[in-house]
Amino acid sequence: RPELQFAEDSGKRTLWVVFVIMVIASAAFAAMSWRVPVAKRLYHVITTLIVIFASISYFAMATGHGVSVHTTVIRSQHEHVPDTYHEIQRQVYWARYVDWALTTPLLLLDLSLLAGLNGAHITMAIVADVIMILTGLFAAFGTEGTPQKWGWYTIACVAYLVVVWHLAVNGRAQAQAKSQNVGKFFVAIAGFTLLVWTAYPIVWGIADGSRKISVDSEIIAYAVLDLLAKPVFGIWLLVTHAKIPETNIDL
Ligand code: RET
Repeated sequence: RPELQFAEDSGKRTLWVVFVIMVIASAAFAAMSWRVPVAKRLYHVITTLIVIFASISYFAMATGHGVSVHTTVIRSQHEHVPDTYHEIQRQVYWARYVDWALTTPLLLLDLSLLAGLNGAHITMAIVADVIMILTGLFAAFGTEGTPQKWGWYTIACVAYLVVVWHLAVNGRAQAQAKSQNVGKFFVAIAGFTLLVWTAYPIVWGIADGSRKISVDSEIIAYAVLDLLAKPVFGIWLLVTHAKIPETNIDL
């Protein structure tokens, strides 16, 4: 008999709550964008789009879209005993990966503009990030017991290290070259970003990866991380950059 891992009441309720918070954040960030001069507005536009995409993805998940059931077979081998097979059927919310494929590049663009990274570095960081999310999606639907699942996961982690390197090394150097104020703010908000982002592959490893925690626990863990990575990050960025003249953009 397969073991079924499906969302229940607390998971479904959490998806609706996050949807409502993302909609409120979208309206608030859009309203804030009208109150800043044009040279400051790009950060507001990007950050508003991030929470709009998240609202759409949470609406999909809360109404039961963007989710498929994926089967994993775990084989145990013991000496002198016939092999035993344990089958797990689990819901995989692929809508998250669609959301992340659009929003994590935009989050990186926010940080890149703040630091004043050049086009070559922005492009490399964003491409590495998209590779990370798409290979993470392949990992989520990979087959256990072959190199597929954890092979994709490893490739995604390498891509993540490329992203981290761009922020921690190039981003920090560029931000500090702009001014002391920008340097300090960048170190704080990019440091916060790295901490929050690093929790995603950990949650993935115990949820979609090894299927140890329930789908409800997974929904709640990602909900907390998504709120930190999008609305909390967004408020902090928009309120702070508006007060720093050196972060103006003349495009
Ligand atoms: C996956 C699994 C494969 C390995 C790695 C991952 C990293 C995901 C990250 C996601 C960040 C999401 C954010 C969402 C915003 O709300 C795909 C989980 C490294 C870093 C910031």
